[in-house]
Order: sequence, then structure tokens, then C-alpha cells
Amino acid sequence: MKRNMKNFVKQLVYKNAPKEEYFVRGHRACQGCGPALGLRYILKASGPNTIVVNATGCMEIISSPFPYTSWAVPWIHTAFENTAAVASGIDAAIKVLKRKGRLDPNKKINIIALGGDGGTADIGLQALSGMLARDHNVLYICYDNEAYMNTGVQGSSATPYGAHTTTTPAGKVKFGQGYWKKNVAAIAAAHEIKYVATACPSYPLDLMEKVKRALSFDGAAYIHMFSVCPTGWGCPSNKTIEIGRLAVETGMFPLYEVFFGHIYRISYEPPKGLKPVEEYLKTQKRFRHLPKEIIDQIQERINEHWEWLKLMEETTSTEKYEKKVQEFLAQAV
Ligand SMILES: Cc1ncc(C[n+]2csc(CCOP(=O)(O)OP(=O)(O)O)c2C)c(N)n1
Ligand code: SF4
Ligand SMILES: [Mg+2]
Repeated sequence: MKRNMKNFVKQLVYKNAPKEEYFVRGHRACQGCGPALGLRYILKASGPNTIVVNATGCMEIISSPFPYTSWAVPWIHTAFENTAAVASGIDAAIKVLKRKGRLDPNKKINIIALGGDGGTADIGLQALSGMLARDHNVLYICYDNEAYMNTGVQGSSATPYGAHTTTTPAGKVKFGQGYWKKNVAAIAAAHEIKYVATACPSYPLDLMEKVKRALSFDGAAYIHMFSVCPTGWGCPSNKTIEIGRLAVETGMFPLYEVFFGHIYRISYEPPKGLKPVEEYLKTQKRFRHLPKEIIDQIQERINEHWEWLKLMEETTSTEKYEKKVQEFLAQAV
């Protein structure tokens, strides 16, 4: 726990961040776009020796209007279904080239697969599962803006309970999304890979440290990045950072790491406990129709999930597990 709190404090020292940019200006994201900000940090952390495999979605569309590009690293656009499969193929190709002496075997090449929540929680889940099961040298990052934004805010299985989208409209009959958000980080962890984390661009150094960590070992890693979308969520574009923080502070989106599939470490625990979820919900138009009983249900669910996370951390904080995490971290960053 101490280690995580120390990491969190480090976020205040922004001067530690790499200066170089590999996701560069000129793209066409909306003002205040959370995923685009996140990409900037991710690429700062990964550096120039990176290949990005990018599913269809906002981040692909806004970054690559022919003949322009915002990617200062090699980048390939894939369909939803095969992002993780293409990334797996690149990993296999690099291994063959190294074996045949056509690439320096010591050269570290980062492969980052990038998909939205639609491309990850729904359409690309099968290929992602295969990639994680085979433990490819790939970091898969889901930027979760909680709907299919690029095509006009359709609900995905990562859309939160009660949220209004164009396919889960709130009205007299329904109150918005009628089922609970799919926990893709838990699904990724169930593959028993070495590293899974949740992150949010409102906590830039935490995000960059997690990316560095995820790229520092042989094998698959998964990061689920909560990403505020002012256009789809109906919130002011100058509130992106604040809303991301509120998501974490209310427990709507807790920040944590999972080592080896079962060792949980919470990255940030609000010192005065979780804030009421209403503080987060009231910042966005997609939730403004929610009656008290639905807000209460959401609050209860958050409380239970938070208790569960703390229990997972506590039960895996024994000397044996802590030693395993420390050994992993010592080689990782
Ligand atoms: C198989 C397939 N179905 C539908 C589309 C149309 N489409 C393009 S982008 C998009 C939304 C993607 O949502 P998400 O993965 O969450 O990324 P976001 O747009 O939110 O960044 C859709 C449905 C497509 N390109 N391919
Ligand atoms: S719709 Fe949302 S995710 Fe897409 S570019 Fe705009 S702010 Fe970013
Ligand atoms: Mg999306």
C-alpha cells in the first residue's frame, strides 16, 4: 500500500514526465477529448520504439485524415474484430525476424494495441482473449469513453448503468442503460497475465508509470483507461480533468493494478473515503434524468465493488504476495 501512495504523490511532480511527443498536435479530436489526452501520455511513456495497432473508432478517425497523421511512430489501422490478432501477428513477426538475425535480438520494440470500449468490450473481445491467453508481447489499451462515440453515441457493454445514449434512450419507459458496465479489466485479469491496470488521464504520471510498467516485461499486459468524452457525455470541455478525478474519487472508476491475475493493489484511496456518486453524476447530461432510486442502486453497487477491491488487496497483501509484486516491480521499472 505504501508503494502505491508514494506513486500517487509522484504525480504532483509533473516535471518528471518525458518531454518528447509521439502523438502530436493537429488532430481533429473535440475540445477536451479525454482519450486524445490519454494517447499523448501513453506515447510519451512508450517512446519512439513503438508500433501502434489501432481499431476503428474516434482515435483512429481523428488522428489519420489522409494525407495527414498525428502519429510520430509506426501505426496501423485495423478493424474492430482483429486489433489484438494483428498485434499478435506483429509480435510473432518480430520474434521470427530476431531469430533469423534480421533484427537485433536485444532491440526492444513496444507493441501497443488500442481500442475503444466498443472495439474492446464488445466486438474485439474474442481476439483480445486469444492474445492474452497466448501471452503475446503486447500492451492492449482500451480507452473507455463508455459508448460508440464515433458513430453517434450508441451504447456499448461498457456504458454505465442508467446512462442515456442514442440506443439506450431515457424516457417514460426506460431510464437509460439497463444493465451494469462490463468489467473488462477483471476479464483480462482472469487470463492470469502478469499485469493489468486501470488508469485515467486525470492522473497523468500514474497513467505513464503504468504504461512503462506494462511495457517492461515479456508477455501480455492490459490497461483500461477511463476517458471523459465531453461530446458524448454532455459535459463542458473544460471539465475533463475534474470529471475524471471525480470518477476516481467517488469510486465510479477506481484506480488499481492486478499482478499475475490475482494480486490486487489499489493505486489511490481518497483519504477521506469515497465521495457520494451524485457529485460525479450531476456533472453530465447523460445522467440528468436519473431518479433517486437508481442513483441509490449505483451508490450501493460502487460501495460493494470498493469493499471487494479492498478485500482483494488485503487478502493478497501477505509477505509472500508482496515479495512477488516487489520482485516483479524491481525488474519492471
Ligand atoms: C464491424 C464494424 N461495425 C461498425 C462499424 C462502424 N463504426 C465505426 S467507429 C464505431 C464506434 C466505435 O466505438 P468505440 O470502439 O467505443 O470507439 P469510439 O468511437 O468511442 O472512440 C462504429 C460502430 C465498423 N467500422 N465496423
Ligand atoms: S466524440 Fe468524444 S472521444 Fe470522440 S473525439 Fe470527441 S470528445 Fe473525443
Ligand atoms: Mg467508445
